[in-house]
Order: sequence, then structure tokens, then C-alpha cells
Amino acid sequence: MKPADRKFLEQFEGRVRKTIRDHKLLARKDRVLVACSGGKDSTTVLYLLNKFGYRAEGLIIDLQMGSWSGQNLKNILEFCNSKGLKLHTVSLKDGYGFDIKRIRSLVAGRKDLTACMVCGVMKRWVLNRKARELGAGKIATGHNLDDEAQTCIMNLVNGNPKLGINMGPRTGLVDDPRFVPRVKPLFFSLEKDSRRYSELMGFTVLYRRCPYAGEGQRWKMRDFLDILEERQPGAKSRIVDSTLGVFREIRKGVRPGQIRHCSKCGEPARSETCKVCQVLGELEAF
Ligand code: Q46
Ligand code: ZN
Repeated sequence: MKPADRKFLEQFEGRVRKTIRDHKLLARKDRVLVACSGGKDSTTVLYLLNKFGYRAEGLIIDLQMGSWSGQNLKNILEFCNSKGLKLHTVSLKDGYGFDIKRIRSLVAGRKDLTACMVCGVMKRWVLNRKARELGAGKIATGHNLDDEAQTCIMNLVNGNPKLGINMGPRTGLVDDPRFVPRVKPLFFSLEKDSRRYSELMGFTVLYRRCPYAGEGQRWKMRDFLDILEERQPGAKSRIVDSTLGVFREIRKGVRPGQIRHCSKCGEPARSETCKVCQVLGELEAF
């Protein structure tokens, strides 16, 4: 390996360690469930948390969307086998009766709902539930700086910047036994760096997007931000840092809102029913 590459690996790992340490993401005693997709970011998180000495296991939600998700599942299974790491799998269809293909057909023609939105809320819901069942105290995800910058811009473009008020390397800081806190060790790492890390480490992962990615708004923001970053280097980082700074000020002195429990499924919710029950109820009635 070239010295420059070795240096890069050290710097990348250093940034992730610093994020964990400075933001108190994990304690040694924590049992952590890493939300794996089979892609570069979550594979890197699973690898690094174990390398750093945390008790981290993986969980992959099989989205059953053909060869793309089949290959991701195979890749992460092989990765975990080769490193002696524990991996849990859950199938969206077998466990919950919905797969992305069905969701996609149900939302076809709707402007207010995309398959990606439904997929996103369902994944969060399943993850929280499984983490609790498995006795994990924290969920770690592979979200990187690019993802966070995209979210900031999406919320602005949609006219709802306050949606991101709780953004940060730690989320779900609600004191509720049914809510498993989520941490993002790659929060301050650019996606291109995470990709380079994964490539240099020789991780067998797919670098192409989910086949349905183009249908979500996030992916338009991604292209937009890539162009912006090329013209104004550091733009992604400044977007995230300045948004964090503004929200930090706003949050000062504000007591966290009361968490409720969904009247249908019992999961934590912001209103009478949780997002998943709202969306699924709507789709079933559709
Ligand atoms: S898996 Fe699901 Fe993503 Fe595919 S359908 Fe959209 S949300 S793009 S991270
Ligand atoms: Zn619910």
C-alpha cells in the first residue's frame, strides 16, 4: 500500500474515533446493533466499531428487491463470516408483510409519498424494534456527512427546516425504554472518504445505488450537492456545521418534548400513531 493511502486510512479512522469520543456516542459496556445495508458505509461502521473494541453486531433488513438486495445480503453475510462478526437478518416481507415492490406499486402515482419515504420509516421502525428485542442499547448507522447535508437542504427546500432540529451524531435522545438511541460514527466523514476507505480495505460491497434511489428526492439533492462541493470545496461540511450551530442555540433551554406511544403498534411516536402505522394504514385504505 502507498504511504499516502496508509496515511489516509489512519486519518479516516482518527476522525471516526474523534466523533465517537467528542460526542460520547458509545460506552465500552454498550451492546451496539449496526444497521447494515451491505454497502460501504455501514460495513465500515461495523468493521471499525469492532476494531475499536466495542461490542457491535450487525442487523440487515432484507428488502427483497431482486439482485441488488440479494447481492448486498450475500456480501455482508460473507463479510461477517470472514471477520467472525455476528449478523442478524430480518425480512421486511416475512416479518411485516410488506416488501418494497409492493410498497412501490401502492404509492405509484402519488405525489406526497414515495417508496423511499415508506422504506425509510419502515426501516427505522424495524430497527428500533429488533434492537430492543435483541437487548441492544444503541443503534449505529452508516449515515455520513453527505447524507446529513442532503437532509439539511431537503428540509429547507421543503419549507420545513425545523424538522432537523434534533440532528447530530446522536439522535433519539428521548428518555424512553422503548426508544433505542441512534448514533452515527461517520457523521463528519465525507462519502467520498468512506468509499476510499472501503476500497482500500478491500471490502466486497456494491458501490451502485439502490435501483429505486432515483425516485427519492434525496438523490436529486445528492447530485446538486456534489456539483456545489466541486465548485465550492467544503460546502457540505459548512452546511452541516452551520445548521448544527443554529439548532444548538435554538435547543438551549428547551425541554425535550414528551414521547408518546403509538396506539396501534406501541412503538415510540410523535403523535397518536407512529409514522409507519399512519403510512401503512393509508396505503391499505388506498
Ligand atoms: S433502500 Fe429504500 Fe434506500 Fe432504496 S428504496 Fe429508497 S430508502 S434508496 S437508503
Ligand atoms: Zn405504530
